[in-house]
Amino acid sequence: MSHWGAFAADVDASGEVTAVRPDALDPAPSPLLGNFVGALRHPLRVAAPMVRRGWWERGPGPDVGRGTEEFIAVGWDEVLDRLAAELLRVYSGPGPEAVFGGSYGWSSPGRFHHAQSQVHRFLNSLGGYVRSLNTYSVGTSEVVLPRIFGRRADLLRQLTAWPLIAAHTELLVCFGGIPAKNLAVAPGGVTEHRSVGHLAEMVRRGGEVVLAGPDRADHPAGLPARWLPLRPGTDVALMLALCRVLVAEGLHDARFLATHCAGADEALGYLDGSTDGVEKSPRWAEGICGVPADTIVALAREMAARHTMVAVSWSLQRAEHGEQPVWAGVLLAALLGRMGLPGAGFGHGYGSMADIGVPVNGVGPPTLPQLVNPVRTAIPVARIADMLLSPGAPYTYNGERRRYPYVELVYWSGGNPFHHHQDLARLRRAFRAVSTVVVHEPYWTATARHADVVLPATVTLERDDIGAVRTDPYLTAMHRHAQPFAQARDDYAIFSDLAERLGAGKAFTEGRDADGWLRHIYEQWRRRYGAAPDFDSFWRTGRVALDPSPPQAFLADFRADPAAHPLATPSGRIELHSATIAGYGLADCPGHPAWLEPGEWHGAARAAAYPLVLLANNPSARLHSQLDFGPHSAASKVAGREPLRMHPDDAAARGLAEGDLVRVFNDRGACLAGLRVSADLLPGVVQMSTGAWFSPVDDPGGAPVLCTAGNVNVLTPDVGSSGFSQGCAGSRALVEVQRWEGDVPPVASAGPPPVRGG
Ligand code: PGD
Repeated sequence: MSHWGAFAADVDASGEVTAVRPDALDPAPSPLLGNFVGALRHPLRVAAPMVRRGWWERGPGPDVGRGTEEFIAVGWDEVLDRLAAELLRVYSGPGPEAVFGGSYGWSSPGRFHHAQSQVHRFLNSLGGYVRSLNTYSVGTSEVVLPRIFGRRADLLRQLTAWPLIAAHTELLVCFGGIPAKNLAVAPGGVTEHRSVGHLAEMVRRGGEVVLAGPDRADHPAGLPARWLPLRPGTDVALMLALCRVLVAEGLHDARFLATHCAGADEALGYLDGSTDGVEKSPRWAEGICGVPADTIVALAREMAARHTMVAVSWSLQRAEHGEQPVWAGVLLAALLGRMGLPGAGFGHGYGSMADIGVPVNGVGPPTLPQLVNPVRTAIPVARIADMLLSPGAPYTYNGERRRYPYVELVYWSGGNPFHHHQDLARLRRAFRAVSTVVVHEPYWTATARHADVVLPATVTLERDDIGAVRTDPYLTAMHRHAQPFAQARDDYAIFSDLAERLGAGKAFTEGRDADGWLRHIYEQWRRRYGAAPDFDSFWRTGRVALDPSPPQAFLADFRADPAAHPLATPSGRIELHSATIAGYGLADCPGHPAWLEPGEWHGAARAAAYPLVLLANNPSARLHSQLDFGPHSAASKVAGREPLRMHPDDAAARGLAEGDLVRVFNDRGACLAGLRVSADLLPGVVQMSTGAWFSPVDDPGGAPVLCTAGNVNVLTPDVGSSGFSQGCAGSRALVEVQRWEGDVPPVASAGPPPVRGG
């Protein structure tokens, strides 16, 4: 199992993958599977435990050598002894509040060898750690949605299921589109890729799709969609104007507002301008989002007349004021009044992952228990650089006033912050400010290169595991295919040995080896699930088919009887205005959906210097940064760098042509890219995917850093989505693009860093 599909692999005598065959059950396998070929014995594997020379020779402490200094290969016993001593120093001195173990990242699938569960269990066995809250994927919605709909278990997973869209939806209005690339992946895996098939079925039945967004490619190729070109970051203006037309023309469902919603007066007062003097009219919106006023009026009427689903992509909330497009989408769907009916209402993330809109299994998958974390301190996940650079500083989050802890030791296993975080020059400064950085990694990622201690981890094909996801209708036996590469060890084995040295061996392992744990967590699950074969039969047959839950419409019970099934909000209803949020008094997140210009846009000088809006979104040729060196990802590169897509008019204005090597830059950083000219983008908009491996050098143009591989996160802003949610705001940035002149610097991240010894 992989995050991008189930497969079988051919492995040759050297232990290398030579071919990959998608699982026969998968109706639409992902080409990302091709990235596995050559990945097991690749020169970028970490072959032995490595330590940064400065840390090994001078001991822990802030160090500008982190990320540039050479590594020394050392033996397992030596490194684990030194690391155990450092953990002991921190735990017995400043204590567990000085250990950051959030360790965000997708790592690999498999329920037992799940790297994040492993590191959390290990740190808990020592006394706990500072956690991180929410995700980079959907961190803003995770905070604001419970205030709108109340806290129901796993709110983001209870969307109206795809089969109901296929069967009932007449008009699917997608803000941010339904990009097929995202539908290839799901954390933990996906056996059957079915989302695009459901969408195709809806279209065959006569349903129509409207794609509102700046990039026409955000829709599965070959399926029809009406494109409503929209300036990036202005969806809220369009949504509010659609709402205004519905109300002004009496097309809204006043009864649904009265029986199922709270705060309609405040929201409607904002729409007609009675609260701020600005009517959110189609003409007003046209000036902001670029969609003609008469198109907005016609679309509002059509949405009222047809069985309409308002779909908002996750990328819209991965931005400054990211709460607003989500909340405005809810307001629009509430005015249409069909929430809770099959195939209509509000949806969030249909194009964001393969497991969204898939019914959740009644019984959760097997898991590795993480023990108890006695440390209460936690930070919003995307605020890591703020925490490391400003210990003790105050900040707001979810209505609370908090302070950042004083962290000395950072422990990461299964994630790549030098891929997923924003403003990487700033993150570099942050990583250099702490005493010790420990990373478990199979590969020489940028995060490994910025560590003091790098411990080589195995990958899924080198170990036995169980593939299982809440939404997948199968439990999969993940059989080992190859011996571990060089000195790589399982995260579990590394943590077991460290725990043993620190007197926590028994607490961490409970006396089981990895095989013992697989059997244990499977049998625990079997007890909860009921009718499933014993472990040995499961392991032999390779798969257990589960009984999936029937597809459901989001809020169906609440629609039918709001008194019997109230939402866990202060009003028991959908909150179109939240007095609680209004009470926080935050200028960047008022009490109802509102149009707020992103800070990135402010200032004429900045806009003149960086006139292009960059969409920095998830890639189509790999998952995040994983296996960027794989054949499928490598084939997507242009001029050996990550591609940058640009409208022909913008290319012509800069004298650029297809295939040119270009420098993309702003005041945070610069990166090289290979130019692709595309009329699918709105003029003034460029697009570049995340995930190229950070390869920093000095920038001759004077930016704080130049990434020669094309890591787009050198350009994105490291600010919270708002003082309310503090989510990742990395999906957009202002930039300029110019032809690269002079010598072409190499991509150092394509090979391992300098290592002495070993
Ligand atoms: P991955 O590349 O998946 O990225 O960020 P995330 O950190 O999850 O990193 C996982 C790492 O785990 C890889 O380096 C892999 O080699 C390692 N690994 C795999 N298996 C194992 C294992 O068994 N053990 C150990 N120790 N390591 C392992 C993803 C994040 O990026 C996400 S989810 C989103 S949605 C965000 N999206 C955007 C965006 O849209 N725009 C911008 N600008 N930035 C983003 N960043 C976020």
